[in-house]
This record gives sequence, C-alpha cells and structure tokens, in this order.
Amino acid sequence: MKALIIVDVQYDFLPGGSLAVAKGDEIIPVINYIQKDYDLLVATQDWHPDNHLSFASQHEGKLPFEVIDLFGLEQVLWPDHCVQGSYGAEFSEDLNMNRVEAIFRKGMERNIDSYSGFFDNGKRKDTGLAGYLKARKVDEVHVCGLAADYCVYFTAMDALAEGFKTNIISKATKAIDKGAFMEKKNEFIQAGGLLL
Ligand code: VGL
Ligand code: ZN
Repeated sequence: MKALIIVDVQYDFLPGGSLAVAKGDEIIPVINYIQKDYDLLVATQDWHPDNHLSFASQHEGKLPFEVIDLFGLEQVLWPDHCVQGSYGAEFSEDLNMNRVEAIFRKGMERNIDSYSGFFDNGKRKDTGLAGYLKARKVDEVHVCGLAADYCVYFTAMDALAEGFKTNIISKATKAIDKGAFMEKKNEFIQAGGLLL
C-alpha cells in the first residue's frame, strides 16, 4: 500500500503567512491532482502553543532565523507561526482534505520543536504515525508539502529509518532555503531515498 504524507500546508507557510515559503501556494494544485495515485492520504499539522520555545519572540534579544542551543539541540528561531487555534495554523482551504484519513499534529510541547511527522527533534515522543501506517499495511510513502528543507525533509528521513520505501515529490514541495535543501536532498538520497 502506498501513502501520501501531506506536510504542513498551512496558511502561515503560504504567501502572506508569518513564515511564508516562496511560491508555496503553487504546490497545492499539484498535491490535489496526485492524490488519486495513493491508497491512503495523511496530513501533518504544525500546532504550537503561543509560547513555544522555537519562537524568537520567547528569547530576549533574539531575532528570527538566529540559531541557539535549546536544551542541547540546535534550534533555528522562527517567527511566531502555526499557533494552536489561529488562522495561520489552519490548512489552506484550497487543499483537498476530503480523502485525508488522519491528521498528525506536532510541535505541541513548549520545550522542543518537531519537524518530522514521526518524532520530535529529540526523538523522544513518537506521534504514532509509523505505527498507523504499518497498521494500514503501508510499505511505501511519498512526502510532499512545506517546507522541503525542514518538515518534509525530516519526515522523509524518519520514514526511511522506519523502513518505508520513501520518495520526496519535488514538484509538490518548496523550500525555505533552496541551497539548504540541495544539501539535504543529497543526504536523503544517500540514506536510500528517492526524489520523484
Ligand atoms: C516548519 C519551521 C518551523 C515546517 C515548521 O513545516 O517545515 N518549519 N516549523
Ligand atoms: Zn513550527
């Protein structure tokens, strides 16, 4: 069985949002169109408390995109984004969610960020996504959505580590930093992933 994981297609990551990915909106019709090729669709949703420690606003004197050490993990500081219950945290209304069977929320714990749909960045908490996919007899996952160099990349790397055949769909993702994604893309391929 083949599943599509739709990562974080939320207003804050789209043009006009607080952490907008350039041209992020262009992937939405692509994601809608390819849905027919999958047995199962799942989505992830970045879902932070308003005082999340990945927000630069929580650190005196720090600006977005500075990097700090957060309890032993390297943390990029972000503009406030995807706050639970806010408009920016909602899925784009242009994204077809009708056939999405489950939504996995992440980033809910204040002290740790969570890029992957499978685990937090410290690999302490499992969202249950791997178990869910295995229970649904999924052996192959394709990953799309936002952002290519963060949540899509880390979700895809964890999917590989969990034993799924894994593809990133280039035409259905956009990066915050294109250069950074080039490098991460190579790491993904090195790890056994495919770029479709
Ligand atoms: C993401 C940065 C912070 C993402 C989420 O969805 O790629 N990036 N939170
Ligand atoms: Zn986030």
